[in-house]
Amino acid sequence: MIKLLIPAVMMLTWPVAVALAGPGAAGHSHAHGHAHAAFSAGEPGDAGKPAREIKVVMREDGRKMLFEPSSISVRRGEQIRFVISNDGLLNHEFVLATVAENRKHAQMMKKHPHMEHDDPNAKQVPPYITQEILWRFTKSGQFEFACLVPGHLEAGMIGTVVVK
Ligand SMILES: [Cu+2]
Repeated sequence: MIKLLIPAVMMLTWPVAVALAGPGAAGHSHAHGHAHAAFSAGEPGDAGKPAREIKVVMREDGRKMLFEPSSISVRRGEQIRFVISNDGLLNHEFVLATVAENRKHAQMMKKHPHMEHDDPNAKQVPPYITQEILWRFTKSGQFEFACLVPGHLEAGMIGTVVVK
């Protein structure tokens, strides 16, 4: 029995090591190296709990690009269902984080412009598409939703969330 057990354990461990090192590990759509283990603006929501719905529209206006509304007020602990519609002609993103994290992330996006977001706090929204983010604001302070497609933040795609 013991003789059989040891090789069985070894056989279990080594395919795992191969899978981690193999090409499959690079296939993730968001593989640019920063961890999302902790979220700076609160935490992913719970679909089983009530949420206040806030509609956010993304659009372009001449040289400007914007979110409407661009300022949102939330109570600490409140759960929000963001219903995000892209009424523009370009791809946009909604990335919910602290101002500092979004600036850092925007710099990274300039090096990796084709990165697409699909995280609990970040969605890519193609034209005429609506996406949702369910979020619980667990910390008070000022947070931000921004479009990190290179150039869009500078064109005005920033919104503020104040959590009291
Ligand atoms: Cu955009």
